[in-house]
Amino acid sequence: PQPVFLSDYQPPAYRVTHAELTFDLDPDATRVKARLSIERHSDADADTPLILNGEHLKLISLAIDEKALDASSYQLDEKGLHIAQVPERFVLESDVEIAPQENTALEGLYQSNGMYCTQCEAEGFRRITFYPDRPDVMATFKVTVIGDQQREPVLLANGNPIERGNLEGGRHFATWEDPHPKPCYLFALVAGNLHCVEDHFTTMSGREVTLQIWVEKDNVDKTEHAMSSLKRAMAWDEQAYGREYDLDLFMIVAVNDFNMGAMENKGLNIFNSAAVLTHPHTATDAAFQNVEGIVAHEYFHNWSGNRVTCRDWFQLSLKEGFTVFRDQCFSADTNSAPVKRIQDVSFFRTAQFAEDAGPTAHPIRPDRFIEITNFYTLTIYEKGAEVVRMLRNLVGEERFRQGSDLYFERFDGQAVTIEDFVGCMAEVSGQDFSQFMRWYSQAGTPDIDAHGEYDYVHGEYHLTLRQRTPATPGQPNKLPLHIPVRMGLVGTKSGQDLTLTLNDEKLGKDAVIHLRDNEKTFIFTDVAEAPVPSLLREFSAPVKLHYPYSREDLAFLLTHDSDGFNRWDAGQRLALLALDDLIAAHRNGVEKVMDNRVTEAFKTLLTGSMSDKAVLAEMLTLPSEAYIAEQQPIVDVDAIHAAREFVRQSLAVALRKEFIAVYEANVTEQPYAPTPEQIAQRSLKNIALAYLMSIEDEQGLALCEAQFSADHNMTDVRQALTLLVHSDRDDLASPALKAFGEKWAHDPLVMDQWFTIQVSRPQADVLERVKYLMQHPAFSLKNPNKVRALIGAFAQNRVNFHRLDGQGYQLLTDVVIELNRLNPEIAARLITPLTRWQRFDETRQGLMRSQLERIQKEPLSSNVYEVVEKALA
Ligand code: BAL
Ligand code: ZN
Repeated sequence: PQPVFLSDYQPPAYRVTHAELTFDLDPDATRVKARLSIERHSDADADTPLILNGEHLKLISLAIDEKALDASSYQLDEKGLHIAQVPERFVLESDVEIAPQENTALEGLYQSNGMYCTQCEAEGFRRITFYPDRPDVMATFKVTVIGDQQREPVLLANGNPIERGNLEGGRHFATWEDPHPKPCYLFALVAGNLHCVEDHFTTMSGREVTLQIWVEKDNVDKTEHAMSSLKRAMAWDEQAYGREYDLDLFMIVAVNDFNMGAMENKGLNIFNSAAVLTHPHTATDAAFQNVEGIVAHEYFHNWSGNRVTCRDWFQLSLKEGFTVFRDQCFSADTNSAPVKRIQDVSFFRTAQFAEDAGPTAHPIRPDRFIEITNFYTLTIYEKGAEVVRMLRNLVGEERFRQGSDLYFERFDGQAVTIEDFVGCMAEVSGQDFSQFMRWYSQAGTPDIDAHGEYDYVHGEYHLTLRQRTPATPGQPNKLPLHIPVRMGLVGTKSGQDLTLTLNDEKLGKDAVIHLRDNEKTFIFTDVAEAPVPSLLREFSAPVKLHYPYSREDLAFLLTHDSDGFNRWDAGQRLALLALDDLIAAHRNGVEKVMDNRVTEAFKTLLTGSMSDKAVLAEMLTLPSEAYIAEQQPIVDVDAIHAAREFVRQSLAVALRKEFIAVYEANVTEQPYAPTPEQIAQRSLKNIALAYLMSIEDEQGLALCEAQFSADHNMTDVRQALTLLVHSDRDDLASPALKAFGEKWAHDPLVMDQWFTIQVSRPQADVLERVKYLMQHPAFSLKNPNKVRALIGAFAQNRVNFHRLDGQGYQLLTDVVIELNRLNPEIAARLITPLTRWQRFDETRQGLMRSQLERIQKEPLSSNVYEVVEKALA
């Protein structure tokens, strides 16, 4: 397979102004008739051929302006159609046949649980009909869907319904019209036996919008939270961005088999059922929050993505980075803002930093790809959002709103580039973002080495910042980035933020300094007492900050920093220093000794007056094994696991009384609600329970069993079941697992949790359990959620996946090889843990590489080919 290059971009020679499609549905032989009104671009020569994408399509007939084309007038291959001569303006009619039932790739039109649905982003529409499948071709669509009255009573497409009626032979049809020109990746169709929950929203200009969530009958009681999230998101986008919804109808459909989380098709969002269905008994707090965020994210795309879309797929972060930033702000406003930031950054620093450090590292705007589905990544999404956040902070909230207003107004109905977005911010703020644009083109995570010195004689604090971005594949040399560092100086005597004076300018007690060069020293004057610097507050830039903090400095910041995020981060750094010692002790076979400063810090947290329970729960959470691994030059999975367990158990032994008190103080009998207050209470209670269960004492076990049996809500039940299953008390875990599995055998989303809980346990029998569970009737390799819940979760189980006999790698590879045929997009994603082989010891490197080489010998999809080729380069 050959890569596509950003530098080769050419505007389309032909545009489609209007598309009329008719689908006559059949599992094996759906007929798709298309009537496309096409115009040649005025710049294009008259002999420019018309090139249409089309894959897995059986061509039945083709006509231009009602004249049938014979096979000599076009070329057809497995990528599409090439018609050498076409008029300047014409109607192209095509008739093709496709087989939705055979479509296990879940791109284009496919069947899930007997219902028909589509996924066209990024390049799935070419599996539906011949079309210029690129985002800069925008057309209005009229779509007629014909289905069976019994099997498919519901027939949906984008836009507004304009006609429906019965046909012969028990068939019926519905016609939909979408007045907004859109790229074909936003096309959607759904047909099946679905039930609808309906509500309404009145927009800021007083228009009534009907809101519908379509689900299978059994799930009608699981839509309330998605619906209320949708209404909150619609109101938020009006207030925060002045964006109003633009159709009379907004639909969400829940689908079981779905590659992504959800898809923002115009007026007809299609969701992975996991991203829409919730019920207190089936979904955890995390799932409720996830649903809220994804519903909002897809809704926000109506402007940042649909009304203003991407010129080409290299600009993917234009819509995704911006929309993730928008959904992050929405969730922060709706829930606990500090916790949202802590959780987002915690995930980002673990997963995106790892991506940036691996062989698939790429810039936020890549300059080449073989398979665009491989670029729906943490870099494009989350790092893209961090860059938009930096822009917002650089121009300020008011100017950012002016810039986004300008962007939406100027480019409404157009397919544009990242420059267009940043250009609006530059225009309203008068700032120069030319250096800042390197964030979009340069891959890798910058390291910032910081060094500070207090000059007692002159009352000055000298802070030196040095930046260096490591080489990444294809980018050996990096240029300095513009890095905004939000900071304070916390006086060691007063415990207060000191006023920052830089170059005679008083900046206040919390300020942003700008690192634009490779190195710069900032001299703060009038510094009355020795400070500890609090750097990169709120994670003001997506960088790794290194400062030689002593443990005393960190304990001080943990209690005195005015920035909540950095208080949390100081706790994480303190724990990491202790973990470093313990990892070394484990490797050297030396007795492990707990760092008292960590125990004291935890004691202060547990017994102190901290009123924000949500933040407290985060502060009591140790860095994950994956994050600890990111800090190590060579990952030693066993030492990391042993060290972290040692800290957990030491804390539990030393602070048992305090954990029990916190547990008991946070038990509530109130009916479940996904409110920030209740979620915070449950988090705190369940963290305390996890510590208690790490030593498996009688009281911890009793609380855990009682919590499981009380069956109050899924958050509590799942935590109790997880702790039992991850303990060594199989006598208690097995009956609980069995009861849970039987009770929820009918509910695929709960069974996903049942799989994940079992395959993430640390005990050595997990590999056998994975193999056993792959034969379970509730498992299917064709369902992406199941693959993620069982195989994906196993690959995150660090001690078991990285077994020294290589069987963990082998199992993953077997699955990848099979999925490469069924669903290349999911297969390619599943390889990720193997691509990180450079991070491990030589033995594991060899084992992982040999499995990658095994994959490479197969006949590969372009998706898997691209990932494996990069991994072995
Ligand atoms: N556009 C693909 C799914 C999402 O990011 O919303
Ligand atoms: Zn998105």
